[in-house]
Amino acid sequence: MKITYLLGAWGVLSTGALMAQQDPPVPVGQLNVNAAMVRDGVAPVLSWEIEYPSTVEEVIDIDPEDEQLTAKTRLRVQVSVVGVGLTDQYGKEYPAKSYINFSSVGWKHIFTGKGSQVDPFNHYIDRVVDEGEVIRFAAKVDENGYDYFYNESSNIRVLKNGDNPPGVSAGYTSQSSIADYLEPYIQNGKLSLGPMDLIYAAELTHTDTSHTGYDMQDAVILVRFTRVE
Ligand SMILES: [Ca+2]
Repeated sequence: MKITYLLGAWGVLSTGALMAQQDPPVPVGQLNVNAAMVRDGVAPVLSWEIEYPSTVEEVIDIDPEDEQLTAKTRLRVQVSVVGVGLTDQYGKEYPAKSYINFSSVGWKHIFTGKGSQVDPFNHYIDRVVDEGEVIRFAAKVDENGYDYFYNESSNIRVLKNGDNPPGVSAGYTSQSSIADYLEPYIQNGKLSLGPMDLIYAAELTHTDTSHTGYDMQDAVILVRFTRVE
């Protein structure tokens, strides 16, 4: 007789047809025991089948030079907006505009608006890409006189789970603290994202990295990948 224990709630969910296509955020698996009841003095045989979650680097190639992304497999791509942090010294908000580029279809608009207009639960983009798809990013302050910054610029950074939060890694003493909207994503001073998540952190107002306004938190976009068949 074989007894199967599911490890955790995600193990139960992962038996469903829908969840079977997605990567679990925590290790899931089965513990198999070869006997229903074990008598004193008898050692049962245990076997483990544990499936660990994929990490984003297994499914996405991140070019270290230009931070261009290339899909290594067929993926669902869901893009949400973590926040827009464009305010002046009086607290007045300014809008940012962001786009993502898929090599098969070109530039797609993500979001234009101020921080207070962001719906962090909305998927502004939700599409499936095939292996080999190249993904790029661009953003700007949505006001006259400001230019676009692209993923190849040092004003745009791609960050993953466990990386230093945007703005902190540079370590300037004058650096402002993490924006409110980033706090849920920080744990023990590091970015706490899903294992298949990336964020684009954008500095849109300054190019002088020593300026206090250079905080890499003007627009923060979350990209979540999920394997699809
Ligand atoms: Ca800025």
